[in-house]
Amino acid sequence: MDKPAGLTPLPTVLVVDDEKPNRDLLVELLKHDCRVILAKNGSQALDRAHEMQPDLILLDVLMADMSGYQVIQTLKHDDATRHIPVIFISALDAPEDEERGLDLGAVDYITKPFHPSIVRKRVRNHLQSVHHRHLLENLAMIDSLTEIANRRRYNEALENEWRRCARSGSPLSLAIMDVDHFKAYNDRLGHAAGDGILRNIATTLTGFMRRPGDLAARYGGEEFIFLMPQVDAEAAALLANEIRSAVEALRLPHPDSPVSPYVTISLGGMTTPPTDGHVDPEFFLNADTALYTAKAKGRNRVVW
Ligand code: GH3
Ligand code: MG
Ligand code: MG
Ligand code: MG
Repeated sequence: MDKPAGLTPLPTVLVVDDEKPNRDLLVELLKHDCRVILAKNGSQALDRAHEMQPDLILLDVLMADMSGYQVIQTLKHDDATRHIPVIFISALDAPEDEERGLDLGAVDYITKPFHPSIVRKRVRNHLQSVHHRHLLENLAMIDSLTEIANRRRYNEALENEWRRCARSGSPLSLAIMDVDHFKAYNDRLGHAAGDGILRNIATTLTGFMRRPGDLAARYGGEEFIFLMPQVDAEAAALLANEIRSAVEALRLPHPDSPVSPYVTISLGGMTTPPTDGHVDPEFFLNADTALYTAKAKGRNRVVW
């Protein structure tokens, strides 16, 4: 069921235990604080963790098919699951068992029989840390002035989309854009007004993110990028021109621009069929060269 907009979704906790009474007890204990999903053995735990990406895993140690220690080792060796915090819940209560669990990367170790309210509070505390980590990770990817993706986020998306397009044999397109005569704008109307222009452009760009994988980002200063996976050169150049025209249509007065009475942008673009797993630096450089050509040809235009 979809959650109502505006509410933070409940965190998901994967409970792994081979004994049903233990699973039932933990579900009862946690169901008000989180969405609980279950696994009754090690291999099911690995599948669920992969597929559901829970926020936290409560992991039994003694299980028939595979020990909890083996499960955590596999989780920590997989890029898709290594970030998920694990709490052991085990009847093994010797200090060396606990030490082993923590050495293998668990964030906590609870011994059975456990005290229900303590388990509940420990889980709550760990979920708080997960929540804070997610907030920080998101903040690190957002440009503070325009509140759209920043260069770090763009770099990460480029790596991912490059690999995805290489696998599916699809084209990848990139537009780089730069505000025309922006120094003159700042000189005439002030830096604060200039900042407002950058925010307006960012909002306009965001409106063009219509397909999965599309990404608008502030690359730095007065430069933005728009990444378009699975879009060929012809379609990408058309979209770039729509962006150009949408910015001009904002009619943001630029009294000192020789190009237009309004703020305009120039765009350079590149389309490539990514082949192997590594981003080719030429991809960005070619788009940047096209941008330079757009500037040289008179600005307020797209060169692909
Ligand atoms: P061109 O058409 O060739 O791009 O000319 P330009 O004046 O835009 O180019 P130039 O590189 O000379 O100037 C870029 C200006 O962008 C200079 C700088 O003050 C301004 N700028 C960069 N980052 C920001 C910012 O965060 N806020 C504001 N207000 N201005 C910025
Ligand atoms: Mg067990
Ligand atoms: Mg510039
Ligand atoms: Mg400029």
